[in-house]
This record gives sequence, structure tokens and C-alpha cells, in this order.
Amino acid sequence: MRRLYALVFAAALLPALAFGGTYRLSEVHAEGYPTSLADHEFSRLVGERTNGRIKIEVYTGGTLYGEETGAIEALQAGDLAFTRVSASPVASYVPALNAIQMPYLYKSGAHMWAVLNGEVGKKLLADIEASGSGLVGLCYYDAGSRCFYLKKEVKDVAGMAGLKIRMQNNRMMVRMVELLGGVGVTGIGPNEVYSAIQTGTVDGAENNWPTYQNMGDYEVAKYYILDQHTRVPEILLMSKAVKDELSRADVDLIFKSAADTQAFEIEKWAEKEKSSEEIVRKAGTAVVTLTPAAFAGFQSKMAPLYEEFGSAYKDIIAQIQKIGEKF
Ligand code: BDP
Repeated sequence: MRRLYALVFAAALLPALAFGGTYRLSEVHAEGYPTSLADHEFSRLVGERTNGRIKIEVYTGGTLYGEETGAIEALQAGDLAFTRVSASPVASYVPALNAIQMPYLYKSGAHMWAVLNGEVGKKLLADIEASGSGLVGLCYYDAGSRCFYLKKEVKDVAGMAGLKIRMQNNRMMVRMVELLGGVGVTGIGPNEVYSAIQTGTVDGAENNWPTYQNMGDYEVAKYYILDQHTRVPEILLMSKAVKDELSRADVDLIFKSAADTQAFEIEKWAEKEKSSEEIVRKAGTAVVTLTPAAFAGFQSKMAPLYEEFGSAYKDIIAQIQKIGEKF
């Protein structure tokens, strides 16, 4: 009898295993943005390599989920198969990921990539699934470095006092702003930042050149403070529930296809970072370069953050800093 049940069960599963299906991928950025291009490339590779058996439909512009937290939770519930998000909100579910996005951690983009594509990054990517989060990390993408952009000019950390800054949904990032003297405001999707600044809900936000430009935020927050406080990579995530429905061979193919899009995204990223900076500078953005003393002022405020959010990951952080000696 038991064997019969097992047979019926296997037969019911067979079509899913053999025939694949159509899956959705959620993305907050518009078409043409580097991560959107990479999403499409991922979809193309998976489609091609399965002869169309697995189809991935890419929904850009936040049309499925305007807030990345919503997409992440949909993945956990098995309602959504894939999403490309920033590592920052993912750390709310997999706290170890904060270790790779501590403020003023990397010397450069090359330093970050040596970490992400080395042992530390690979282990953390695998930990996303191993932690039981219901999420599976497929690959990292580039997102440059993040800077504050504000309605008023700020030349040193004293100028941050009392400013309301839109932050990603991550407690560590909110705390970072508090330590700088400001107030971190969450719950505002990246596509809503423009109006939140315009209406005065916040005094500014923080992001890389491409998001600052692409979302149009530079029109309402004209001061871009070059403090480069964080480098937060993007992550392509898959639902664990969906992964468990797929055959081993298909899962391997999906991992491989995701990995194959990384270099593509990094290339698109470099182009976009350059053109976005040019666009906003031409439009009259006031780019504030901090003096070494002012920069040190920002950086020195971060010691408690390393204690509060980094103490459980001291080894990882030390490894990252060690890798930095080569840069
Ligand atoms: C951008 C990331 C995007 C985030 C956004 C944000 O590409 O995934 O949603 O920042 O600040 O740089 O929410």
C-alpha cells in the first residue's frame, strides 16, 4: 500500500520535474538598467539551455513588488520564483549578510569583488539557503558605492544632525544614520523616494549614481555627498520552495546561468555608472567632495555599528579587511 502511495506521489510530481514551467522574476528598476538587463540575460540563458522548457518572465519597474521586502517575502512563501534585490534588505532575513555591507569596509570596487568572488562571498551566498531563510542566493551583481543625497548642502558630519534620510529596510542602515546624527526612515520603496523628497517626508536618501539618476531623484535632492559610505552588492535570489520542485539538473543549470550573467552585469554597470554621473553633473547637481578630515568624521562614528551589528561576524569582517591589504 505504501509503495502504491509513493508511486502515485511520484507520478504526480513527474510533470513538474520533466516539463518545467513559467516563473516570474521581480525587479524594481526600469528596463535598460544594468540589473534589468542582467535579469533578461538570465532569463534568455535559462530559456535557451532548457529549449524553452523553463521560461522566466521578467517584471521590471517594481510592477510586481515596489518594495524589495515584499518580493523577498513572496519568495519565502513560494508565490514568486525569482527576484533581483539589494543585499541590504536580504540581511533582515540573513543577518550574516550585513558583514559584507558594513560602512567604509572596502577600499574599492576591486576589493569588494575579490571578497564576493572569493571564499567569503561564496560561503555567504550559500549561507542564504543554508540559514533556512527560504531563499536561495544565485549570484551577486555590482551596485557601486552609495552616497547621501540631500536637499541641502552638507560638508561634514555635523551637518547631518536631524536630517530625515530614506534608508533601505535594514536596521543596521537605519542605525548608521542615527549614529551620524540623522533619522533613518524606512518603508519607502525606491520608486517612491522622489516624491518623498519632493513632499518633504524626508530630506534626502542615499544611493549610487545610477539609481540617483535613473529614478530622477537628482531633480529634487541636488546635493550628492561623496562619502561612499557603503558598497552593497545586488543579489539574484530564488525561492527555496521553487528550487525544491525542480530537478537537480535544472537547479544546476539555473545556478550556472545566473553565474554566467555576473560579468555581463558588471560591464553594463560600469557604463551606466559613468553615464549617470555625467548626466547628473551636467544637470547641475552639486557634488560635495569631503575633506579628509570631514571624511574621517563620518567614518569615526561607525565604531558602535561594528560592535552592534558586526560583533557576531568579527572573523568575516577581519577576513575582508585582510583581503583589503592587497588593494
Ligand atoms: C538600488 C538597488 C535596489 C534597491 C535600491 C534602494 O539597485 O535594488 O532597491 O537601491 O535603495 O541601488 O532601495
